[in-house]
Order: sequence, then C-alpha cells, then structure tokens
Amino acid sequence: MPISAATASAPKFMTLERHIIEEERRYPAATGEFTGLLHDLSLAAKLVWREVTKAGLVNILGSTYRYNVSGDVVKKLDEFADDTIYKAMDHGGHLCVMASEENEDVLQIPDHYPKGKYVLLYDPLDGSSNIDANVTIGSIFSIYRRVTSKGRGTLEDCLQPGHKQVTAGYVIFGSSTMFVYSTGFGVHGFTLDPTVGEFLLSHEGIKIPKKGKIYSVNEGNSHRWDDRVKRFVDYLKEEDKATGRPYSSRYIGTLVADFHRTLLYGGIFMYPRDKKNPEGKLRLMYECNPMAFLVEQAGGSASNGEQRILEIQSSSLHQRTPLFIGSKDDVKAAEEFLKGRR
Ligand code: FBP
Repeated sequence: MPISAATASAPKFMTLERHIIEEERRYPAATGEFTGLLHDLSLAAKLVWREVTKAGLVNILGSTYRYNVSGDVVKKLDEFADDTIYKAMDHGGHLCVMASEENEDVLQIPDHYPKGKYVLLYDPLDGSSNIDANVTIGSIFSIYRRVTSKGRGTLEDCLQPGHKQVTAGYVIFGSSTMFVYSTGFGVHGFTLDPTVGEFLLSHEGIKIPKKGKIYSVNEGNSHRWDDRVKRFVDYLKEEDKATGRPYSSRYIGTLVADFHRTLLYGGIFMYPRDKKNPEGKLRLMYECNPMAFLVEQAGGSASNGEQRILEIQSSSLHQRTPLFIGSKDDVKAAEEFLKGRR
C-alpha cells in the first residue's frame, strides 16, 4: 500500500537518541563519546521527570532546611535532581569533571570510573521558588571540551567562556516535558511521549523572531533598578503602534520557562542588576551561558547590557551576571538604553 501524502509530509519520526547520533556524524573524527554523554543526560532527564510528575503525591515537596552555596533554601526535589544527574553522569567515562549550581566546589568523577574529554555544568532544578506551587520548572546543562590534558578535571576546565561550549540545553517540566538542545547546528526541541518513554522531535530548527511583543522581568524589583533600566522598561510600555508598543508583560519566575516562551514567541527576558543584586541574580555558568548559546543558535542575542554573555571570561563557578536575552532587535534596544545612547 503506497505511503499516503499525509504520512509523507508529516514531521519526521525522530527520537532524541537518533538525532544525537546524526549530530555526531557531523564530526568525522567522532568516537561516540559525545553520543554516550547526551544519552546519559536524557536518561537523567527522564528520571527527574518521573519524580517531578509525582512530586505532589510523594513526600518530595518542601524544604530540606539546608542552604546551598548561594544561600538559597535547598528543596527536596533540588537535592533529588542534583543527585540523580550526578549519578547518571559519573560512570560513563565521558566526563573529566562536573559542577552543579547546588555545590560549592567542582564535582570530581569517582576514582574507580574512567575520565573522559568533556566537562558538564548543570543547574539541577531551575525555578525552585515555583516547585511547591506546581508551576513549570526545569534543568539546565552546559558542556565543554576539557582544557587540561588527562586524568581528573579541574576548576580550569569549568571556567571557560560561554563561546567555548560544544553543547547546551535544558529540560522543561511543564504541561509537557521537553528536551531542548543545540550542538552548534541549530536549536531542536523534543517532547517526551510518556507512553513510550522517548523524547520525539517536535520542534526542529527553532528560530526566534527578530523582534517581539513581550517583555519579561520581575517588576517587583523596579524600585532597586538604575534609571537606564527603568527608562527601557517604560519605553516598552509606551503606546506606539509603529514600533509595536506597548509590549505585553509575562513573568513566570522560572528562567527555563520564561526563556522557552521567549525563544518561541520572541521578545526579551531580563534580570538586570539592582541594589540588592549588584551583579544580577542569575548564574553565568549554569544559567546564562547555556541560554545565550541557544538563543544565538536560534538567531537571537544575549547581553549583560554592555557585552555579549558568551564573551564573558568567568572567574568563579558561581558568579552572577545581569541578563538581557531574546530577539536581536529587542536586546539591541536594551543595550542602547543601558549604554545611555537612548
Ligand atoms: P534557581 O531556582 O535555580 O535558584 O534559579 C533562579 C531563578 O529561580 C530563575 O529560574 C528565575 O528566573 C529567577 O530566579 C526568579 O527570580 P525572582 O524570584 O527574584 O524573580
């Protein structure tokens, strides 16, 4: 029976596993290590997903009454996600070192496991303030090649500028669960089909609109912003049909969720510096670098208001940075206001 036209034109049936293998084929010298690494990461994503979906039923909500390196209360689900990702990634022989937003120092690969050529930095559970309210949360990852030669990896392997990333992505635990990543050849989204336990290609080659209609920022902090930030946000709220203003406001309070919407619909997400967070709130290595890598791969921009996020040379694992990310024209406008040119 001939293949129907509908079937022929339907989006190709592609699992994340197969996509990763095809991505690796771009590198003739590839050894399969990269595929193994991303395979383990997608397994970790499914293990965290299973716990997130039943969080309200089992005793995994609420606090551990412990504080992490950034002084945030550690939630049970954060801890579970942190342990699960570490344990899924420590024995494959692909990594020489890891670093997690929840841990002060780098995370070494246990002595009895082989060391590989890659470095993994991850935010195990982003949006912790939303966990108990059943609002979308996520996990974020960033992967580099090691710079040290062999054996155990070091802090130096972790503190590379964002443009050195070989892959970055996030898992979003929302109305559906998605794995969104880039290996430097576009941004692709895979939706988890729980009935087969597979991430299936649902968003191939995501492109962010050049200019948006939505701005996303916690305006509850506006009294602590400097005037240039206030003037830019006021500009977005002014009535001017010719420039598509006023923009609409959306803010979920989970970076993964606010970024995912911005990637698909366009516009700008911001977490400026303010009097309480003089360096901004979001972490350069675990949050801003991976999102900046993705947005640029989708045709957008990411800035700290003065320079491209991916060019910032990191000096500490948990350093923070202001973030202005999204559609090219909107981030450019933000920079012009921040530099006092408008
Ligand atoms: P963590 O939850 O990983 O600590 O991340 C920080 C975060 O929750 C981001 O996801 C989000 O964009 C931001 O903080 C929200 O901050 P605020 O509550 O100050 O608006």
